[in-house]
Amino acid sequence: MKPNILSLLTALLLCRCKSQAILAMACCGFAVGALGHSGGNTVILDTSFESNQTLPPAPQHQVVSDKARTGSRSLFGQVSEPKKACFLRVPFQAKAGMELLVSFQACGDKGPGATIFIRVGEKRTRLASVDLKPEWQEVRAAHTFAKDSEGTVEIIAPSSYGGKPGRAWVDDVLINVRQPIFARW
Ligand SMILES: [Ca+2]
Repeated sequence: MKPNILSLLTALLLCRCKSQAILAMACCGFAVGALGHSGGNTVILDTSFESNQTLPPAPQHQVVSDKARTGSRSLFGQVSEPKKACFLRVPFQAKAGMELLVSFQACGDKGPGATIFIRVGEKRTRLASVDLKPEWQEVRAAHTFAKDSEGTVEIIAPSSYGGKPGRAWVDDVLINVRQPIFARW
């Protein structure tokens, strides 16, 4: 009889723990989901340059399939002289206090660089700069706006300003505007 009672108690205890765990997981899931929506996250551009995805106007680049970080396509640019660069310009709007996040993957010849600028009116601010390498690397930047702003994100790759001419491939571009994490908590 005793083992049966013990088994029953153990089973009840396990069941209780399990249901609490499920309840806790469900609450966490809800909280994370709720934060994602209440954070005011606006995706401006999310593309890997695949055929079924958004392709922003990129007159100084071309979509190619010889190299890709994900999928089978990427954005390619080339400069053959000093002080030249290929720009991918993406318009954005952000309310005061919002944070702009820009990230992309880049690789290329050793020599040229890749940079992220934002332009608001006449003011141009460099947010990130890397030297290109043959291996893919992430280029990432964030900027918080003191007042309501609208402008252009400039993803520049390759750039021979301060470097050498050469080639660059860009993939997995993500640009979004959101409330900073501390504001959401
Ligand atoms: Ca791709």
